[in-house]
Amino acid sequence: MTISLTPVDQTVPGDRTGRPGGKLAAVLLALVSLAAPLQGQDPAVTARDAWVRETAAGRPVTGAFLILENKSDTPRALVRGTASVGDTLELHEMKRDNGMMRMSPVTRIEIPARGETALRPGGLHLMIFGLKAPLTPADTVDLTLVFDDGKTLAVRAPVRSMRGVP
Ligand SMILES: [Cu+2]
Repeated sequence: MTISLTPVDQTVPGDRTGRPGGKLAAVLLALVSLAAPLQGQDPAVTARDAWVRETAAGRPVTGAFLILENKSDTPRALVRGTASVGDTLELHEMKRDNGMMRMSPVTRIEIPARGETALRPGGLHLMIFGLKAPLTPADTVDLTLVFDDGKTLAVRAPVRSMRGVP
C-alpha cells in the first residue's frame, strides 16, 4: 500500500521546489515580499519636488511642501505623518479669512484617482513642530507619510532657503 503511493507523493507541489527553477522562483518571491515592507513605499502614491523651509533663528516650527501623485484608480488621502527632525507633523491648509490668510489643521489631504495634489506655500502644506535643531539648506529631512489605506511613503526632502519664497 505505502509503496504504491510513492509515485503520487512525488507529484505534490512541495516536491516541485526541489527543481532548480522552482528554488530560484521561491527565492525571488521571498526577496520581492521582503523588499516591499522594507522600502515602506505605497505603489499607488508617489511624491516629487519635496522640500522643507529653512527655519528662522529660534523658531521650532517649519513647513514642508511636495506634490503627491496618485497613480491608481482609487482616490487616496494623506492622513498623518512624521518627520525625522521634529516631534510632530500636522496637515495644514491656508485659507483667506476676513481678508487675512490663516492656516489651520486638516484631518486629511485628498489625492484624486489618476491625479495629484500640490502642497505648496500659501495652500495645503505639512507643518513640522518641535524641531530639535535649526534647519539650514545643507540639511535633509526624512518624512514618513501615512495614507488612508494604511500604507506609508518615505520621502527625503532637502531644506531650501526662505529667500524668494512667499
Ligand atoms: Cu501650517
